[in-house]
Amino acid sequence: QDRLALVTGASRGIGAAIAEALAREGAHVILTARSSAGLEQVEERIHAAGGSATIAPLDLSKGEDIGKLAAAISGRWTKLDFLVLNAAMLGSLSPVEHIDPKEYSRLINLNLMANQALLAAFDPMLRASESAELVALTSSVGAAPRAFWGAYGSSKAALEILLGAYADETSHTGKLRVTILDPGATRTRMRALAFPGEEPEEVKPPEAVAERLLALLGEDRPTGEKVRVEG
Ligand code: NJP
Repeated sequence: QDRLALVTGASRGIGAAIAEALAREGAHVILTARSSAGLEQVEERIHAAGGSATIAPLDLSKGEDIGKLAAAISGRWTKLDFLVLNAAMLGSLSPVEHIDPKEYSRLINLNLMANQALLAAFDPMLRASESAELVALTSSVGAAPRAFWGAYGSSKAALEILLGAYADETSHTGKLRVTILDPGATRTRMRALAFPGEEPEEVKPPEAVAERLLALLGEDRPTGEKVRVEG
């Protein structure tokens, strides 16, 4: 097992599907999210399919937990080949003047700052890989403003800029590729929260995003590229 992956928000939805897809490709996948029960289910599915995974229950909004996770992983492995920054929260959809400051602070903390903390913690292990892939999940509302999506959208817009800067800073290594992935409408708990009236069958399943990502990882593409999954 020589390829190591860390997927955040792997207890359900897009993160779980990406984790399962990377495991099918032969990577050992470390699954993180808060829910141990959710992580265990994904781990069981990976093992049942012949793959390899470890769970690491963690609240990403707690910075000290990220440090502990990095210490545990770097104590056992020397390099990280895939880092998938997927965990995020939606928060309330509300007019800008009614954004709740406490919720906005939690949202920026998780959707933006926790990802910077993960990058800082795992940068040495990513650079130790001969070909590392860093994937961050963004959203169309992070690229173009949309009424009532200001809080979530601004967290994703800032994440794109942050990851773009990291792509520029690491491009000279030729060994670390950043992909900013806009999954488009996908059948998950977050999507159901945002569009409660929608029939789930109207949108694609998370596995479609994972399959597209696997195909992208096999392509010859520049670092820092933003890709939207259509359909
Ligand atoms: O989200 P959801 P999706 N600490 O809510 C975890 C983007 N996106 O799969 O902690 C650690 O089903 C949570 O686990 P748990 C979106 O912005 C989606 O739809 O156990 N983990 C769960 O595993 C996001 O970046 C759509 O509750 C925490 C996961 O995060 C990505 O795609 C459209 C946590 C969230 O699963 C995956 O979203 C779009 C914490 N504090 C962008 N809080 C779409 N679905 O249509 C939550 O444009 N998690």
